Amino acid sequence: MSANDKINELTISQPTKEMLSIAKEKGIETTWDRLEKQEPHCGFGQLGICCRNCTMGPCRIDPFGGEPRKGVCGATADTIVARNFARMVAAGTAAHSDHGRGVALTLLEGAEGKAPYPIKDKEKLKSVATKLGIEIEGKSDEEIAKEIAKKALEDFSRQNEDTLNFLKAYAPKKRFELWKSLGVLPRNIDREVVDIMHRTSIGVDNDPLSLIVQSIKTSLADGWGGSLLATELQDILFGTPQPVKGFADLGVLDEKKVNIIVHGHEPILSEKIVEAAESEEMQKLAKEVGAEGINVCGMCCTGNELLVRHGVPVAGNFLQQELAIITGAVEAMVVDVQCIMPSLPDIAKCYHTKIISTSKQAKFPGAVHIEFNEENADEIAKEIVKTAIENFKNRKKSVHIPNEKKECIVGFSVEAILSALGGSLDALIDAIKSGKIKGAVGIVGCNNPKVKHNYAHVELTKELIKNDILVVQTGCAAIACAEAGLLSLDAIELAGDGLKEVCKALNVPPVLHLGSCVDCSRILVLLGALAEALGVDISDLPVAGAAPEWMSEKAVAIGTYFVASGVFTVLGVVPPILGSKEVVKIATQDAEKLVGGKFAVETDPVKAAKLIIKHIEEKREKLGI
Ligand code: CUV
Ligand code: SF4
Repeated sequence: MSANDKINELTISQPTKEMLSIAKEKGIETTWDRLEKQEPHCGFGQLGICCRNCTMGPCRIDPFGGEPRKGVCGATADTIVARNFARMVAAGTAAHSDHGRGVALTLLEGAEGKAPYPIKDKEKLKSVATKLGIEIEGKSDEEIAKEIAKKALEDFSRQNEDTLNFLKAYAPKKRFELWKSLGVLPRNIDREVVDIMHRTSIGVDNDPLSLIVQSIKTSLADGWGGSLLATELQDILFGTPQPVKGFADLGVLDEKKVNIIVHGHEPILSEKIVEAAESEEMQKLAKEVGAEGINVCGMCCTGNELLVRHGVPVAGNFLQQELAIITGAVEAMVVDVQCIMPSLPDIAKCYHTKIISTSKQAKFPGAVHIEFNEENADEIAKEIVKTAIENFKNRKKSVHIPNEKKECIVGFSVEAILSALGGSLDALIDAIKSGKIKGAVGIVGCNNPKVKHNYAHVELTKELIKNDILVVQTGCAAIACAEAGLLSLDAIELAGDGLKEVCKALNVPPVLHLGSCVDCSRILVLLGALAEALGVDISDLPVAGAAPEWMSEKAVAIGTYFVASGVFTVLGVVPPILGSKEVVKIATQDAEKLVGGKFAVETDPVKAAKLIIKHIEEKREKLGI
């Protein structure tokens, strides 16, 4: 295979191909090269049957039923796989929810006047307060915000057997009762994560079902707790997304301007960077160094946060982060937490690009560390932007920015969807009942170099909209489809006749971008509202979830809370559970009897679409529509 043929196999994105061939030419190692060096991957790890939870091991189980059948402590493959799965859910929940905690603390500090975070969306403030049962009459916005923040923080600290304030306020009744009867209502977010770490340590919980039940409980603490409160409180602080035009792909970088990429997950920092870059002082400084201005672009989920709220251009998704640096046009890549490749400082060494780490929790050898804190947010953001501007003069001549970017319409919060529908879900429900829209599918999650970049996201999405299924998206999936032009009004033409008619009438794309990974909670809220409006449970709805190119532990937490919320969820990358027949059976069959949702694994996006369409048709039939 020639080098170009090989690159064509790695991605469907033209700008990505372009940058990959430059990387090749210059001998710069990327994630794809490193994947190759890792292959073949260890079979024990892939099947989930290796355990490192104590020093009597590490232990491995023979996948073919021979010896060893047990770890030194006596743990079986079923125990080991279930324990490993639970730990992935715990890690994913921890990541989303720790982010949520940060937002709650920022809301509190802002309301107390200790940090420069005023309340942007007063309407949302009031609606969240009302949902949580907080009296708003006669109280100032700051008082209300404080009470909301405290309710959120209580969800991290409650020591009794009661459940989360946010889950109680947002989950549909039928689901709530089901979870209650199953004993999976989370007590507090931190506690469920700790519970998993405890019970998966040597010699505690050895029953795969019990371990999966705790995984479900923990994932609910993520979806209806940590992630949901992150979304809601971020909307209060930074505004609830409304439809807005944006651009996506590496072509959003601008050769004539100071390019700053904000990468990671938390808008608490990136919102301030955008503000600082827009200030007269910084604009002036940029002109002084000979740039035409400052171009702040996003990447991954912090990119999604800025894109859906302000239309800030997004330079790419997970697998494009290294390539952005290779354009030679990035003065600074500012990172906070999550999904930031440790390789970035190494690649940046070949260019003038400064990797600026900002979080106490995430330091990168080789990066410049400018630590962020909420109290001094404005000053620190300015310092970061200034550092980028000053670096403009160090840019080398050999800049190569691919000239492709795609227009997209994004920002479909639940509030925005409702207002596009004229204030209630009726129009959507009518369209579903009449069959113009057959159902809805949430496509979410990462990129993974084991999957052709963006291919599975885009193919699955195209298949579904062609079959009159509305698609809602978050995360890197949404960026993939933005780059493929599927988040534009032009994409309406790719939809089946029924969906086409509805999208045209509402003037919305057939694929709706809801936001970042924590905004998967918006999908839950939407599903809950649909179920209540129809008087059924979420598990009765003609809907499904998919993570076609997932890689992160966070995606395992998301997939699990989708399933636990009653949603059929298709994974495009095989999770490390095949070493246990028992766990596979629970995840792909028994879960349905318990919670109404289950997992399926299908690596081919066209076949995945078929599975989903069949599922949706079955659900429609059961509903009698
Ligand atoms: Ni949080 S978790 S690669 S950036 S979606 Fe993107 Fe989204 Fe996965 Fe990470
Ligand atoms: Fe081996 Fe058991 Fe220790 Fe795991 S917990 S490493 S299976 S002895």
